[in-house]
Amino acid sequence: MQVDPGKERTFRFKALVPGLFAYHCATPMVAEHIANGMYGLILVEPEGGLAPVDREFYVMQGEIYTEAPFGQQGPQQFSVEKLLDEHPEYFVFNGSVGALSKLHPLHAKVGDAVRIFFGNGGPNFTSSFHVIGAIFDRAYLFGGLLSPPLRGIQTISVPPGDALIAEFKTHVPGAYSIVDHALSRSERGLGGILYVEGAENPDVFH
Ligand SMILES: [Cu+2]
Repeated sequence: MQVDPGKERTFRFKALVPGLFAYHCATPMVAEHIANGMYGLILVEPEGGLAPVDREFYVMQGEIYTEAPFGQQGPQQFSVEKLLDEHPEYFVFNGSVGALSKLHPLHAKVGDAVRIFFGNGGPNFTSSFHVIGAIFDRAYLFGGLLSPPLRGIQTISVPPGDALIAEFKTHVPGAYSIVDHALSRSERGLGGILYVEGAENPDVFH
């Protein structure tokens, strides 16, 4: 990494390793910053890019620790005690309850090749990532693109601070639930929906 002198500080770096990587800030208390949403994903594509697909989505899991119990309205106080006890009130995709269901559900058509860039900000809980109604045709574990993907996988563990690239084809129309298969967390805000539109496919499902 090289820092240019002058008014504007410009960072340049050459990405030597392709893959999907989680980033977060490192200001103490680190876990508290992460639990306030200071994380995200960086994709470093291999030379020539990834194979083209019809739809690509960004999904990232996180935890929120509030003084008040799950479901309270209005501004909330952060609870360091619950953070240290690893007792989140909320589990969320993309930062809020309903972000990928009520607010911004995902959409695709029957027959689409779908790629999900999934990450886990944590800071504490491993996700058991799963799409109900789909099998991952290709799963790049830990977001690694230097190793071949696993084929035909249903649920994949993604630890905090890590990522996954999951690809599948939508064979039938419907509402596919995107979950952490530790499904109690769906009662604490976690979940998304992929709406797939198109003709029925009775060869696969009727
Ligand atoms: Cu921070």
